[in-house]
Amino acid sequence: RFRQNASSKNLPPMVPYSVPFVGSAVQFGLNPIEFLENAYEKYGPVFSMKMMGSVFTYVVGSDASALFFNSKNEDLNAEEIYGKLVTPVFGKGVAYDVPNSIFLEQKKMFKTGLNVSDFKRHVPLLIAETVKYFERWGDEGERNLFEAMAELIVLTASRCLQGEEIREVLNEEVAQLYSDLDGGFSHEAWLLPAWLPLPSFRRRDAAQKRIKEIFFNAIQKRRTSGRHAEDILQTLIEATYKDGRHLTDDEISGMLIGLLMAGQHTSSTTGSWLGFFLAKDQALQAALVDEQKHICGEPYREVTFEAIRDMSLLDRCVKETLRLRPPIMTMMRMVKTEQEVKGYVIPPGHQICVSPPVNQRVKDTWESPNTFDPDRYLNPDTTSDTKFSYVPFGAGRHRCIGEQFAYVQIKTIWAVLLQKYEFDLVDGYFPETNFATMIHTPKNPIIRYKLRQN
Ligand code: HEM
Ligand code: LAN
Repeated sequence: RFRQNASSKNLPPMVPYSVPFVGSAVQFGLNPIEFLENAYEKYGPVFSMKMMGSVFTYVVGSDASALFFNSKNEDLNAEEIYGKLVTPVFGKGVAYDVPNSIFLEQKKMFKTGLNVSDFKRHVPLLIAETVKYFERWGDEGERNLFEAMAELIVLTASRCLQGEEIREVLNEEVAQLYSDLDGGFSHEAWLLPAWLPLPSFRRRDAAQKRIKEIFFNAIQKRRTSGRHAEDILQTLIEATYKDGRHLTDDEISGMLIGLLMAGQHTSSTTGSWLGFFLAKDQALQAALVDEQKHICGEPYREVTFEAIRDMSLLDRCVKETLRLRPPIMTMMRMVKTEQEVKGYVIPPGHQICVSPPVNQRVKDTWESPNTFDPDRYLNPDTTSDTKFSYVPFGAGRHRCIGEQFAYVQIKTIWAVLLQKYEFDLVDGYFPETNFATMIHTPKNPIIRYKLRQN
């Protein structure tokens, strides 16, 4: 007779599953984007799924996603979910190991070290590293583009974001340490208990210890040299929290690891996918070469920050790559207080998620969503209905601070490459997506290239 209060509060529809505990994990793992798109078709913009004992509730499309991006960290909490994965990689005292108000101060410190005058300094460094790296490719051939981007971007990100002292000691040992460290961003680390003695966990922990020693030395070197460089290392050494406290060497080292990890996977996958989109479309490649000639002259003058900024077609190609292949396929928060969206209630304990690749292909917002079309941004839709339809860098209080650096880095590398080589797919093969890694990488990413003749 008496209606329970709960009956007026509907939980989101649950995607059915047959294996208890595991839930939809296997199906999701095979192709998460397709899985989410199908669920969206079937259940609409809010739905839940079960995986490994947890409930994940996705909010899809700009309207429903607004709940996620406008939320306070006390209501939808990031560190509770990301901390387990990220803190063993960066170490304590930074990012998701500290209260969000402190992390916000740390983000602000980075921001002061990443402005236009820094980018002007970065461009020649990026060019030098890129030119040098690709000497080994010779005049023509077929090579693994993703491997090259990953190796190059460790060097460029280190040089630009970590400073000279650290770039100088970046030898094979350190590259191996980075690789062990980022082996920490894995599905095992995500899903399994942290105390398990897995080899990848041990390698990660050992690498963190050793890297920090190397960074302590570099920081010490900078402190005692009296050298006053204008770079992020200097910014971090001089920075203070609101209460006047300086960062400890341990915090600086953790942030330097964080900067590298942030710039590494995201930019190397984006740079590689961009290469394949260009290799696939010769007309687009030709238009990009025209843009290079138009901006840099014939023969090419040295590429400056201003020139990079003016390469608007290249800019839109990066933007379109980030729409179709955003490196971060899911952002997550732990629901701490009951939330309401689109008539549903999301209770505490659910993990609420937004998926950039899904929002960025929603049919009612995006025309021909699966076509790579950089010109779609020429007449931008500026209505608030689509505010969260394009979110490769997130939005709100957790938004990325590295967007501009990432654009400068990827555009500079590709300006150099477009000036040097002509690219083609190998026998028409456009890489499939490897969904097994947390940041989706291209499968068998071999590209064909030869010196550009004109
Ligand atoms: C946050 C993407 C490059 C530093 C984020 C988030 C996304 C993202 C989606 C939001 C995560 C969330 O809300 O859960 C990307 C992409 C990049 C990129 C696609 C390149 C193509 C960088 C670079 C840096 C950086 C180069 C540093 C120089 C950060 C930081 C945050 C962040 C500090 C804040 C996390 C938080 O507040 O919780 N990034 N990122 N990112 N990113 Fe990036
Ligand atoms: C990452 C890398 C992993 C990534 C996935 C798990 C793939 C994603 O599904 C959720 C978001 C997450 C955890 C993510 C969030 C932001 C991170 C941690 C990063 C992009 C790597 C580096 C970045 C971090 C905030 C950079 C700043 C570091 C400091 C120490 C201040």
